[in-house]
Amino acid sequence: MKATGETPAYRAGYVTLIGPPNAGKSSVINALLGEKAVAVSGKPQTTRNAVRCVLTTGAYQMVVVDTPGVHKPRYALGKYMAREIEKALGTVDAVCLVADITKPLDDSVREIAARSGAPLVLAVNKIDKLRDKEDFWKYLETFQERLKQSSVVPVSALEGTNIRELADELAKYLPEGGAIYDGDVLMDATERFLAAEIIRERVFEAAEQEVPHSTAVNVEEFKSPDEYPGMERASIRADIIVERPGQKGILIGQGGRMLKKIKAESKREMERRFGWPVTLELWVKVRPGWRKSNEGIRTAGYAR
Ligand SMILES: Nc1nc2c(ncn2[C@@H]2O[C@H](COP(=O)(O)OP(=O)(O)OP(=O)(O)O)[C@@H](O)[C@H]2O)c(=O)[nH]1
Ligand SMILES: [Mg+2]
Repeated sequence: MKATGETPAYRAGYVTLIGPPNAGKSSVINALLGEKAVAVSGKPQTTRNAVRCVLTTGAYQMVVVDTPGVHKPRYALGKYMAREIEKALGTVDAVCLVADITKPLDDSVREIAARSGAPLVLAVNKIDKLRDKEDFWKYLETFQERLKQSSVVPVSALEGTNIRELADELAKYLPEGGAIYDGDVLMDATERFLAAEIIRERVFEAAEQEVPHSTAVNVEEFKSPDEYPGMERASIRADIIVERPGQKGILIGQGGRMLKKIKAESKREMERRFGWPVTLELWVKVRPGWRKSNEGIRTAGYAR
């Protein structure tokens, strides 16, 4: 037993968030970090890569890994996303299953959540949508026996409800040890990746039906004042890749209106995140059926 007054040892480790598409995994991560870090949209399958984010407090450092929503893959891109989930479950101290209280939880999600064998914390998200508190218990009853969770935390990423409680609950499973990342690191991702994600998020919000799912973003040039001290602005050139000429037309929009909006919003968000003025050049290119083949997804930036 520790002597009274002794400071508990620092803890550090990995927690992977998994769950169905659109349950709010990325929103929960942003709420945990208190910062807009990862892409969020109202469309399912927004997240395509496992992304490591870092929550550092005085007592622990938790690497929270965002993952794509669990779904049955139809194309090479979906298979890549499923592998990203598997990879993120490789070495974890705990798994956090994020469920959407308004939707029943699919068996496939439960199975994948249990596969790593790590302690499982169930975060039931979107409780702000609950009319009657009793419905929370009814929701739990629907799968109580089929999920061996260590604990349950009702949360609302939107309103920030119980987010601190969720962080502290997950932190219980971190082993003793020193910080893995410097204390000021928010994400283990390059600025080039973030720039592509910012543009893709805008496309997911702006376009409908198949268009977002057919879109990838390749950053062809990324020059920042960090690398080139003579520069006063960052210079970023990116291709928005779609699968069909009709989709290119939709993204450009009448009189180029949609592309202008995507560009203006992306530029604003990049300037906020990177801290320099940005010159952004955007091109829409067609690569027929890119997400259906391994070669296609590789050239769209999803390396195997
Ligand atoms: N009402 C409500 N909406 C939420 C909450 N959390 C997330 N959302 C919304 O749910 C939608 C999906 O959120 P995401 O965070 O992108 O969900 P995700 O699970 O990461 O989705 P994928 O990456 O596609 O698997 C967005 O429109 C969010 O604004 C919440 O607590 N309450
Ligand atoms: Mg997501």
